[in-house]
Amino acid sequence: MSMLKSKLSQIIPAWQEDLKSLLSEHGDKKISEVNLQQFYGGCRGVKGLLCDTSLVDPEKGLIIRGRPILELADCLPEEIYFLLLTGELPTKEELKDLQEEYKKVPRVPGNVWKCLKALPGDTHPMVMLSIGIMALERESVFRQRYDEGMKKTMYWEPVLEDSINLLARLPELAAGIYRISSGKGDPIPPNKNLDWGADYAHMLGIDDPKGEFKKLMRLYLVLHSDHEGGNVSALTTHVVGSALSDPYYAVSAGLNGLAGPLHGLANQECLAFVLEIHKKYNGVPSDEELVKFCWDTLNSGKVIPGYGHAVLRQTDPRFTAFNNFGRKYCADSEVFQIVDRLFILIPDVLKEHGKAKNPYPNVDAGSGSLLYHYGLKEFNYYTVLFGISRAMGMLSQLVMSRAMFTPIFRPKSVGRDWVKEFLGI
Ligand code: CMX
Repeated sequence: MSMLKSKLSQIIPAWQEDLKSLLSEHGDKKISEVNLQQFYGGCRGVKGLLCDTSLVDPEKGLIIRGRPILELADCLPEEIYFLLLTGELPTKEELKDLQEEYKKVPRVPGNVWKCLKALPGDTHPMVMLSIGIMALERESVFRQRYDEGMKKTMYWEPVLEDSINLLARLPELAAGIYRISSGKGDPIPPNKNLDWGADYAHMLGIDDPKGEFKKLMRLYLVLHSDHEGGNVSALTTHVVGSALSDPYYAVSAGLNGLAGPLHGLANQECLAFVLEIHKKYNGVPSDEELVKFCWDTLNSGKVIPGYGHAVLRQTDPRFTAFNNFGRKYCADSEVFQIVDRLFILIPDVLKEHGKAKNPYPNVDAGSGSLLYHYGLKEFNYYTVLFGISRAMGMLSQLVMSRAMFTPIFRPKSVGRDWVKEFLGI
């Protein structure tokens, strides 16, 4: 048994007991209310979901199992996955054991590549990722055990096994998709001597003489790993998993949500904004020119991409982590210099504009400029990167849900007529 599984076997019974006593002692206590605005407005702020892996604090940003994300910026993504699941960072031995688990998983089978290569050349990389994961579904251990009549108390174990199998292969699958979709050539085989993030960077085939791109990939995979349970991709994964569809179905569905322009696609729009500035001024403009460009954008009725957030009310610490990386490694990049100046200038512009509740940058404001600097210039691939990272959050939340016997998701829906009758109008 892996050290991760053995640790979870020890912890989960205590979590289950805790939940049981919470429900038996306080099951009828009200924890949230919903008004009509929230009912029609995407349920913002309505507490209706359990998520123990992370929370997003309006002032402090992402907190994973009690630890602010900036404190975790130097961790390996594997450590974050262990933390998401167990609530603790792994010891050196536990980390090595998890990495060994990943390495034991066989490579992406040939039939998956055949299937992806058969798609038309203009297929979006997110579609390829979703199809690639579905093509791996036939190997689901959860589905096999379920069909054999496994007991409910065992559910989390094959979900964990599926999670590790899928996570181990995602970098190879995603990097292969990059190679195929961008016409860069055949997938590059993994290098078993590298950690998960560095191996992903290696398989993307980006020239990396100083190893900085590997560092960026590790950071990218850490920073996007989880963001509570109510965002579109996490919620979708949860809902699909609650029907006991196996993790392949659930993650593929979640990634289809991530592919939307209001969710995982925003980072490419941010880079497009910065590149437009770079092109228009043929380099890095003056502060006055940048401020004017922002006002022109706002006055034409557009939003400034990369700024504002539905929950956050401060600079997103994940932006800070990327910006720190850029200042350290990419200070000579003109595109990054524009990002860095905008960070100083835009908050005052947005405050004066007076609409956005949060005038500060979110995670998407700078990440694209760093990818661009290292030569990963295919915008439509960026959401795949986000997806590989976010799969850690989705999969750890699925393990938690099965371990806590979370039932099928089924909120009550009512129509307009019901609402009017209820309000007596
Ligand atoms: N530029 C201009 N106007 C903005 C703005 C921005 N960056 N951010 C918010 N506003 C405007 C809104 O459009 C809204 O205007 P209306 O009242 O005319 O509709 C008003 O300010 C109030 O919006 P809000 O409550 O502050 O923001 P929301 O919760 O409705 O939306 C978000 C959040 C992220 C969609 C929004 O800030 C936005 O569009 N930002 C730019 C796009 C972007 O960066 N998306 C990435 C999000 C990353 C993530 O979710 O993790």
